[in-house]
Amino acid sequence: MKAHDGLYIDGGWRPAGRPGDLIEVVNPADEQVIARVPAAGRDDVDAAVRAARAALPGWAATPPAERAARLTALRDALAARKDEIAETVTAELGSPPAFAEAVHAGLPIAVAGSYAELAASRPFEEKVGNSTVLHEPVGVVGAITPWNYPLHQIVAKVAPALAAGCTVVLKPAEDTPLTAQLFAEAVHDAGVPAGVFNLVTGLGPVAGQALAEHPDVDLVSFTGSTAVGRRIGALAGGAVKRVALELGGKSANVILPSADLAKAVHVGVANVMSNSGQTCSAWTRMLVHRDRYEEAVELAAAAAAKYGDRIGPLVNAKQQARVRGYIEKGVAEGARLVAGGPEAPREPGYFVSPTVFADVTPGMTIAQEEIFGPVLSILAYDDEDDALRIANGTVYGLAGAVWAGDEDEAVAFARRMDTGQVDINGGRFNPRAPFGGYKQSGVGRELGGHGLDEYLQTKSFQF
Ligand code: TXE
Repeated sequence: MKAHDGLYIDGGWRPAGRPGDLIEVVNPADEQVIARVPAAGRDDVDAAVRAARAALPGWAATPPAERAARLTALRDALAARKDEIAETVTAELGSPPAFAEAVHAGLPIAVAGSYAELAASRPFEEKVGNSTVLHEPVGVVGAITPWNYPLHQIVAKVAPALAAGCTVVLKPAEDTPLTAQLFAEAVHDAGVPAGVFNLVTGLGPVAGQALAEHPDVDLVSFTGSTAVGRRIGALAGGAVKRVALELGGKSANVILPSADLAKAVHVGVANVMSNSGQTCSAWTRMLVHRDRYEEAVELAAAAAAKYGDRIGPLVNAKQQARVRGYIEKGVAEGARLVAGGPEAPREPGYFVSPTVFADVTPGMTIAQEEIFGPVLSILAYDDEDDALRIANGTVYGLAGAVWAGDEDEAVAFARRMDTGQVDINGGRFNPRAPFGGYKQSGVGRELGGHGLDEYLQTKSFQF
């Protein structure tokens, strides 16, 4: 697979300080090494931050219309690489080709386009009574992204940061650096000035840590595990700098008695299995009224069993072992396995079978912790208050779904949910709607105008 042997710093590909330090990129579908990329050290991160700092005054002073033009060019440069992006995500994440093309490549192109429009339309200066309020860029952004939606996670941070007038150093996940390199190529082709965007591939505890604690980074935007998010939040708090954290989820899919049960179960299973369950907003807990519980379990088990070979692998051996461990724990704690199980369905590759548990109670580990694999837990509730207690009864609050016979009934329930996003009767993804968590799912919002505002700070003049 094509790979750059350098880091993209100050507008060009530069050798890393220790060129012998490499990360092996593995195709999780067959466990073959497909490429090697540099593992940046502290000095490399420092060079990237210096480039971003030097480029900041010029980019911050660039008229929003020109920043919008660069973002339009970035969207076009990504669109021109759509096939290559999809093939790369398939190779390094194991994503089935159709999903890679529609979601992994298609979605970030749409998000980049939305920020081209927002850069042009958002007022960066406004009158409030006798004051003028300026919305200025926060400064140098350190972006640390995960592997589950490799390009989307990058674009959801870098596009609003550039729209705001910030400069960026990106440290992508070590599992998916090739997609990040393609993104850097697109930024370059889009004519974004040198130093405005910089890419350091590297290991989390080395390059990620160096970026998170760098004194010259003004805002750290992180998506990943709760454990690392906590650490980054603590570092940012200690240094009194801005931070955005997008962490885990344990979203509830609440099927009210008036809903079309078959449709709700069908869409619910597809939601959990998509991307092999590696989606922070996945509806991993299905809540069904006790009267129709067995019917729902049968439908879900049948839907999961139909997947067969159509599901991709998990990203790496560690994640596969972790997910299998959760399935074993579910069995040990007394949940009823109705589809799938802990055995790997095939080898080589880090595959896990689409798995469904019935008789899950709210306190079980599989009903509380983020599994990040194709595993659905189905819980029974007695009435709406019981359903709400279960839905809100985890430390997370990222997303969720409500199904009912009419939208008003679903919305009334959704208003009571402690979560950042709710899909009503299936919903349709909106790349401009704010995305982010209540409670321990994170701090801040991505996408749309709210995502842009994360990268702005205000100044006011009084007249
Ligand atoms: O995450 P890590 P992992 C959750 C999901 C998954 C679990 C573990 O539950 O099973 O996290 O995944 C960088 N300083 N999510 O181990 O380690 C790392 O290099 C600075 C949910 O892959 O948090 C990568 O770029 N950075 C999630 C990024 O953090 C560090 C998506 C995420 O990796 C670092 C992914 C450090 N000390 C996992 N250590 C979501 N919310 O969508 C690691 N990193």
